[in-house]
Amino acid sequence: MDQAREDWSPHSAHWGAFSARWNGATLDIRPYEEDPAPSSILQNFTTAMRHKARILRPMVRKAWLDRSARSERTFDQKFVACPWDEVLDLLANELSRIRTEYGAAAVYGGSYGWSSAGRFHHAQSQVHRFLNMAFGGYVRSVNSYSAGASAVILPHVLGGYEDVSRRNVTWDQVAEHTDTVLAFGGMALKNSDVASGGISRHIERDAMQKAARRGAVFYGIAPLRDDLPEEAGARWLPIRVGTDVALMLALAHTLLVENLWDSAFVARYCTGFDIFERYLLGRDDNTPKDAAWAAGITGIPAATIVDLARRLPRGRTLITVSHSLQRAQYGEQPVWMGAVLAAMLGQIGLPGGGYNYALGALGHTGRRFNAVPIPTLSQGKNGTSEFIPVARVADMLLNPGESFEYNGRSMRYPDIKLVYWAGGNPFHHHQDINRLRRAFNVPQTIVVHESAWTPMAKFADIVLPATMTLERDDIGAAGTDPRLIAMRRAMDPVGEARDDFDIFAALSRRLGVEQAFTEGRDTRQWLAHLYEPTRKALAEAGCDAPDFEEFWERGELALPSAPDDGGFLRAFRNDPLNNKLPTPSGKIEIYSKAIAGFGYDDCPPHPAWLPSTEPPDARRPLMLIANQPATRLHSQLDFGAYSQSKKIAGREPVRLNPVDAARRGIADGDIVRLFNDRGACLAAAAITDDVMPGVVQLSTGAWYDPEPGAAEHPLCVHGNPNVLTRDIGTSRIAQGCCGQVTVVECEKYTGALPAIHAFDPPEQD
Ligand SMILES: Nc1nc2c(c(=O)[nH]1)N[C@H]1C(S)=C(S)[C@@H](COP(=O)(O)OP(=O)(O)OC[C@H]3O[C@@H](n4cnc5c(=O)[nH]c(N)nc54)[C@H](O)[C@@H]3O)O[C@H]1N2
Ligand SMILES: Nc1nc2c(c(=O)[nH]1)N[C@H]1C(S)=C(S)[C@@H](COP(=O)(O)OP(=O)(O)OC[C@H]3O[C@@H](n4cnc5c(=O)[nH]c(N)nc54)[C@H](O)[C@@H]3O)O[C@H]1N2
Ligand SMILES: [Mo]
Repeated sequence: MDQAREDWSPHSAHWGAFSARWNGATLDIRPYEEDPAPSSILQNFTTAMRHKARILRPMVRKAWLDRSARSERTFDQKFVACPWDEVLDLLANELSRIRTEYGAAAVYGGSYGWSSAGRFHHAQSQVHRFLNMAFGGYVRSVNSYSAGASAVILPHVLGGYEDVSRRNVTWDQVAEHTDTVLAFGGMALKNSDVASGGISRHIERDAMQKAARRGAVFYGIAPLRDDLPEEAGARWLPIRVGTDVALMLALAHTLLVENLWDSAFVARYCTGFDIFERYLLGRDDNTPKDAAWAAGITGIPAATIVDLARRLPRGRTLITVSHSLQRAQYGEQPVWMGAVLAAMLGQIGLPGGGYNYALGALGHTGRRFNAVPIPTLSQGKNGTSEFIPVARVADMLLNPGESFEYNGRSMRYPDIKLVYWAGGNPFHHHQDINRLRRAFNVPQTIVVHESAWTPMAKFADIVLPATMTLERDDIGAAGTDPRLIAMRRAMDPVGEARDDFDIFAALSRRLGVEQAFTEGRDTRQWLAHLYEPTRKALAEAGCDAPDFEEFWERGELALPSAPDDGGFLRAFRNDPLNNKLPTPSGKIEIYSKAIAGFGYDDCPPHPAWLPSTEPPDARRPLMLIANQPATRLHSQLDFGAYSQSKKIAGREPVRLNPVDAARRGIADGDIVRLFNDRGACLAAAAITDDVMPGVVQLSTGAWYDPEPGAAEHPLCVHGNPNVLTRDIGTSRIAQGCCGQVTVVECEKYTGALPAIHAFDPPEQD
């Protein structure tokens, strides 16, 4: 065991800035003192550093080593420990072989995942840089699991994605100006706990409270009551999952027929309303999209819809659409329709009004950007042009050479022989895990750097132990956070773990490209180098700009913020001729000629109601919400103290309504089996009125833990909802993931309870 330490080390995680001190057995954590609402997720660190789930030394799958007897990868095969020098030689040879035999387009290096907060040891950047410098490139991925559909549709409609989400309405504006917030999918505080790169102040709770005290009304349009915080004094409007577009259309219909819409705004700033209007009024399909029509689809009474519509033009109204709505089949539609509804209200670009996609989904939104750049590691140039939309990874591995559509292009899947992953966990983030297992059995070799025995590590052939953030020095920073944090190492690395950078440097040496990869710098020199552009910009702006050593000594540095100017939507509103939107028409596209040209029936040229092709039915009557967990970031530190404290008998809680529980004879705390045609998992019932009837909620992030044995659809005994979710693209335009919702049935589990092995290392030979 490491010696206890006396000093507190400043540090940072995606879920907050803090200080840490190793007490000899656990880590003491002190949240950042300027943070008004620190996240409890910090407590996951306390017991995590020396947990049995940590990977202690390089390990190689035995069946992969005996390649003559190559068998299917499974989760119960043995691993062989391998000294660093040997494993690095082995891997360098394997990389050279693949490059010689197949070329760089046979390597999938998309390596999606959140990694850790430090900007230098950011595993995804490190692996991309390595593959570019040492390998001539790799097949990459575009977009994200977060915003797969919106990142593609919003540029067609408003001419941008990040600007609509992050450089738009701020929490200060909401606190001061907004009268009504229509939050589709809510704005839960647990979600804004987190911001990639770190967050020094959690401001959302206080901003919502301030607005509510001023009289602002927040409508939480969501299947869960707690999708909006108590502090917002929210009115909960439970809606049938996946039907938001119908509600939005009915609100738009009421505004139109009662002449409550801003026709002057639409005429001046938008294009294509006339075609959309025909659809809204049902001119061609004899179906007016009115409140009575929507009531039948959404479960919200027609009178409630009409009343809500009448309220919207009174005062300052803000429409938000969460990421969750678009992580579903046809997820493009609610994102587009939210913008159209806001356009009809004519408040886009006004302080605290209009449309802010995904406000509150993360701690990056509703803030001012920094006026100076933050440190970023250059990833070099990719010599391969091939890519996939990120959530099509299993399709790619299973169907090499097959064609697919993406955003108006016909493309082909490459033929992947080697997969290299660092900083992500596909067995957490990808849908239909049983299908993913088949897909990950296609490549010849899978390489993973991990700090813990995640299911992805257990499914790899070569597993290299990476340090955890607190075991190394780094710089924490986000473009929307006003603090740069010196992330000082708080303890020694566990076992033989090495930094991702050191692993790639050693591999680069073997591949003869060490200088290109390291540029002759060690970690300390890199940190100073990456800090320099920030220091220079601070000095030029006349701000406090200490040299690196002094910054490191102080532990943090204040960064100036850019003005709260409403971003490009405000500029467009103020002068639409000189500040055109970067869309083909220069205006808000209610109808898109470009999309019409694609000819996709799964993404028509104006927003439309497209019901899911897998609705609930008698066999699978419940809608499962697989949302983000409150107790951790995704799957990270699921073995940590806070995440574990909220499990029930070690299993992930599934929340369900008393009506649905009673109908199935399920009592609070019972272990239940959730299942559909794709798979099944166990979870522990938590019965509550906060979930609407017909819905069950199982957060993501419990580590996949298949029952041993060779079954094709093994039971996950721990509660990972991705054994149930559907692995299809949102539509041909964006090919985003559909992980948020799926149909299931739920029953009391009466079999003998299988033990949980999620956090056990694999067997060693
Ligand atoms: N069903 C369903 N599925 C979903 C979602 C959903 O709502 N429903 N949400 C989706 C979304 S929005 C996202 S963003 C994804 C998230 O998916 P991921 O980003 O893949 O999830 P994480 O658990 O954050 O994975 C990060 C991994 O990096 C490892 N790691 C951390 N630091 C380091 C390091 O320094 N070096 C190395 N080598 N490894 C490190 C961690 O141990 C962890 O295993 O999940 C998606 N999946
Ligand atoms: N604590 C914590 N916070 C996180 C993360 C985490 O892992 N942990 N992950 C972060 C990341 S990477 C991302 S991308 C964001 C994601 O942000 P979101 O995708 O917005 O977050 P979720 O929690 O998945 O979903 C929010 C809510 O949407 C509701 N919802 C689901 N389907 C529907 C629907 O059809 N209609 C309506 N009206 N509501 C629906 C659900 O009740 C759900 O609780 O969260 C971020 N914040
Ligand atoms: Mo995400």
